[in-house]
Amino acid sequence: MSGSPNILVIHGPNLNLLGTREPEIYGRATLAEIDADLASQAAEMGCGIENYQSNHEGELIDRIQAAMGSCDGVLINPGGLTHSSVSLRDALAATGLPVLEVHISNVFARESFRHQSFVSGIALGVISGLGPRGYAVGLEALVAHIRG
Ligand code: CA2
Repeated sequence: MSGSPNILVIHGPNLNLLGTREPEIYGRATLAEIDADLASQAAEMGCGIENYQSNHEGELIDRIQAAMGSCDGVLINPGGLTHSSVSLRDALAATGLPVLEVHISNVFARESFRHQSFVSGIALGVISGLGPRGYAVGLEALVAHIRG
């Protein structure tokens, strides 16, 4: 790591649709714009960043497992899997890496089934409801934690 942490950014199912549907909930920024902003921020902060989106639970788990040994932290919006996936939680926990959970919308102001997260219990922290800015806040906090 040596002061230049490598961060894995994971976007879960349906987040590839950002900026194209439901702007009143998820805003108008596209996933490509969010990833580009994170890449600029990471460069300014002197860290490496890798982004991955999949609509498939198993692919997400494979990518998280592959981060072991090559990444220093995970910034993740698990999408709907937040509320359903023990396996995703187990994969994140197995890495032993610090995990920062991000949600664009305020999940606590929405349906009750969104109030439970399988990820939060193993996360360093959770950001919910700040829109796309939540990713920037999350990256900042995650890197500060890693750098101690
Ligand atoms: O607020 C968030 O970031 C969520 O993680 C988004 C998930 C939802 O299931 C969580 O409860 C909260 C849904 C991602 C779907 O993203 C879309 C984006 C644009 C249009 C349609 C879906």
